[in-house]
Amino acid sequence: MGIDGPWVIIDDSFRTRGLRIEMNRTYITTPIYYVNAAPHLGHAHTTVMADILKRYRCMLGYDVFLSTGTDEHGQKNQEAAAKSGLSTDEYLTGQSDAFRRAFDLLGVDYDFFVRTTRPFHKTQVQFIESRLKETMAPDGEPLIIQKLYSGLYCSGCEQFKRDADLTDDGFCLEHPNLRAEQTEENNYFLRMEPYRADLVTYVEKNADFVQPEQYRQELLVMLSQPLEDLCISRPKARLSLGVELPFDPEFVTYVWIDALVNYLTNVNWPDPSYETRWAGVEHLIGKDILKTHGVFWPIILMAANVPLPRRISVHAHWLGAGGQKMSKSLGNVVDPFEVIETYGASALRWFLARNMRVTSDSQISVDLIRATYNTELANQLGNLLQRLLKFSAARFDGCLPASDLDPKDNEHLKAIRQLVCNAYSANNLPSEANGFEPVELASIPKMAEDLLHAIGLMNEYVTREAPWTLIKEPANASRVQSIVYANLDGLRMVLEGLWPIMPDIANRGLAMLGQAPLELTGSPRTTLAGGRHEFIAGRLVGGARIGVIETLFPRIETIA
Ligand code: ME8
Repeated sequence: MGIDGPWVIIDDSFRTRGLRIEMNRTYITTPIYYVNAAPHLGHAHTTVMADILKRYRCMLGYDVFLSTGTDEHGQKNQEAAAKSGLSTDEYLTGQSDAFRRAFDLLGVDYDFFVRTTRPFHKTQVQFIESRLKETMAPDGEPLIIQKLYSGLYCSGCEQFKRDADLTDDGFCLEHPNLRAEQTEENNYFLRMEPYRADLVTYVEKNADFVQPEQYRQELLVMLSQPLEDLCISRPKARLSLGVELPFDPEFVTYVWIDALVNYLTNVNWPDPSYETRWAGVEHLIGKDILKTHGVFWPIILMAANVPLPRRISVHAHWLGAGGQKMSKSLGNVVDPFEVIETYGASALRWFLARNMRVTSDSQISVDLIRATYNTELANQLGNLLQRLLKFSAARFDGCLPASDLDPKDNEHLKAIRQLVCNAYSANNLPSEANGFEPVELASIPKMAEDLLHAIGLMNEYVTREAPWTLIKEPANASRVQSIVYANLDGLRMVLEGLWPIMPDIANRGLAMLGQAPLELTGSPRTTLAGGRHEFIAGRLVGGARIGVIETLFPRIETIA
């Protein structure tokens, strides 16, 4: 490994195969979503987490490219298009737009929104397939073979299933209302077994390849058995919505091969410009698609001689009504559009960030979202900010208090700053792994909790010191200003800290405090304007005029 400039490392390990790694340059991907139904909360979740991670890392000075999008080929999309009564193109475009609209409403700052139906993507899928067709596997035999296959197929997963993946009466474990269908077809297959040993070694050697550890262990279990050949085609007679195989026009590409390749085409692969992004790529996924990302994808990449992704970060699922996984086929989804309409995008983002768990499933419902909104956002954050600002406007001639701090209030402000810094620095240690930042998906709830804790401490402090009582004595005038200043300045730092989770609320709160908004900049918008953010006490301008005081979280009562 040799250093080549302040941020650039050339790494010759198997993982990066000579890619130039720019230590502060990364690329986050989300899964691309099937368009056979409207976007649901699970889709919103992964893409919002990706956006939070992007902003969080940008606050720490990284340059982060984020891609998301829609997966538009395959059997279930074709069936949904046929049922819709629209032309396939109209259907796909309408559905894809709904996903884009959801992510826009949620304030997601994606740098690339892919549709797998776009021409460049399709051409590059064919390019990689041609390359694979010419490849010999490590055992000296052709990588791609053609053969007759008969097996049980789940159209929900778009995968052939083994008996172990099905219930006793033949229903898919992932899609309990879909019975796997006996299917017999002549197809093309990619032989995965010759790569298994290399992949096992790779997963064993790279402890951070799959996060958290529980899923890396699951992957190793999947890799402990011989791997079946992966079917990479579908006959056109059965499925027309797909990318035609470059070496046999009777077939289209299996939707998963097509979909996975988006991660490369989004950054212009195979143009060499893809390299610096690819060297820092991290795939965010739900645990349902660990096998496709942890087994199929690395093997396709090894076979095509493309470096493996730097990291796969996995999260567990939100459970809907009845404690079951929300899914389109079960019909128990929470509608993100309705939640945004009633509570706002920030409240939904906050709920997801604060309550998600990467290793175990969690429950979500509109009642839980409302309770969190009222107790944490309206009562704690919104109320404290509004109370202090209104008090300040009423008592200090429409202005913020002076910035001279009493030693006691200064200590309190230092403690608040420390909590905000902890939320950012707890896992921002010097990286062990070739400069890849250790700010993880799994640490998002902890960040939310640290910031909420800081808000709680300020509420307690203000209640205890009671500036509204103290002000009755003229001799207390400067102490009162000091208490209010310390807590408003603390709130300013907390709002800055909250920006990755609730960018809109954070900037509206900061505006009320006379502060400039935090913004992404560049083309694409991959960095924080002004660079790495420092949390510095005392930035609030004492004595500045207070503008309009708005209610950030209007109280929402239970609708009877
Ligand atoms: O699998 N909780 O698309 P998909 C949390 N097109 N996240 C959830 C969730 C839940 N209940 N339900 C879904 C596909 N998700 C393929 C992916 S990628 C190359 C191709 C999220 O529409 C989670 O990220 O079924 C999950 O992995 C993804 O949506 C599946 O979306």
